[in-house]
Amino acid sequence: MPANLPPQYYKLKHQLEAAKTDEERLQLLEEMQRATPKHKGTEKVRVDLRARIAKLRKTASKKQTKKGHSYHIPKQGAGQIVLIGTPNVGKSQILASFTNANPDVSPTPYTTHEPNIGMLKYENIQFQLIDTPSITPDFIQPWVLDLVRNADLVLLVVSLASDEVLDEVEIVKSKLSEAKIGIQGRNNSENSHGSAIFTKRVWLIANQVDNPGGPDRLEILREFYDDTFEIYPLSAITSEGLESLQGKIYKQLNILRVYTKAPSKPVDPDDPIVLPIGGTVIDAAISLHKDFAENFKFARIWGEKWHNGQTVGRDDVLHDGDVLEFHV
Ligand SMILES: Nc1nc2c(ncn2[C@@H]2O[C@H](COP(=O)(O)OP(=O)(O)OP(=O)(O)O)[C@@H](O)[C@H]2O)c(=O)[nH]1
Ligand SMILES: [Mg+2]
Repeated sequence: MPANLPPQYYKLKHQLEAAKTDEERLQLLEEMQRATPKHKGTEKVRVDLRARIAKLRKTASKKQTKKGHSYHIPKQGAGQIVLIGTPNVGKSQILASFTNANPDVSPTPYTTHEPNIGMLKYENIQFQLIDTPSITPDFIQPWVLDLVRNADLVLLVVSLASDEVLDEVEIVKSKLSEAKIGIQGRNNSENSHGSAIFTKRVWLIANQVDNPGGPDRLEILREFYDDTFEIYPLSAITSEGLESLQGKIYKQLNILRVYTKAPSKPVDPDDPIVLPIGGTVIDAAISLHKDFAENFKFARIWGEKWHNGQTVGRDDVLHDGDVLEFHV
């Protein structure tokens, strides 16, 4: 079966040949992995990518233990989302208010020195949120850049309590650009950095919308950046804007939820399997248990796009909300 790889894959492959450090190679391979569609024709490519990534991660983690700093945070939940921004905008407060994590929050800037990780609930799934140390015009922790490169989505947090709100955007933009990370905003309009190795999906989070000056500053922010960024107002104190943001995140991550049941048993609606859009029956089996995948015979399926209880095979593509019953 032909692999039919997308142009993005070949672009990355080309960059990989020119890459000079293992760090760059690892990031490019991970991007290639994301760019590779999952079907039978790409199986060899995917196995090869996985092996090369595993090898590089091993050497990277050996180096890391020497340096004493780890930059790779294993992904958990339905997607990894990194919060970045200048001091005091409310990154840690967002984590403290909306997740199970308990980071230090304070009106003094530069409170955060290490990444804080928390899980943000959305309906029956969770997103992984990572809070990072603040970025200044002169400094960004190199490992924060690594987290950005590896994230599924980046939230650039700014504060509507501050008159410097436009500078808060510019400072982060220029730090990313120095690191050759292109920003994928609205209409890809920030995607024109000639030297960028990566482009990363970045949203503007206009936090502290509960501030009395919030609505006016939001208007100014929109005037300047509406063409470039998706802008989401939020308050980490009153939770205004949270629900809408969670829904947008779910859509952005290009994922779907399917459910499994045992024969003649009911479905557990609280325990979905999360897969990338395009995920197949066998992908669901793999994420359930390797035995299900190895001994798979067929599955029955229920869902809007199927006849009730219809038989499906390993390569059938799933839809959001489908219910599967594996037969092994
Ligand atoms: N009213 C209001 N206050 C907020 C909001 N978000 C954060 N704050 C306050 O703003 C201050 C700074 O918040 P932090 O979360 O510590 O800021 P940070 O971005 O993590 O900044 P660093 O100290 O550099 O790590 C704290 O006093 C928070 O309680 C918000 O949405 N509304
Ligand atoms: Mg903080």
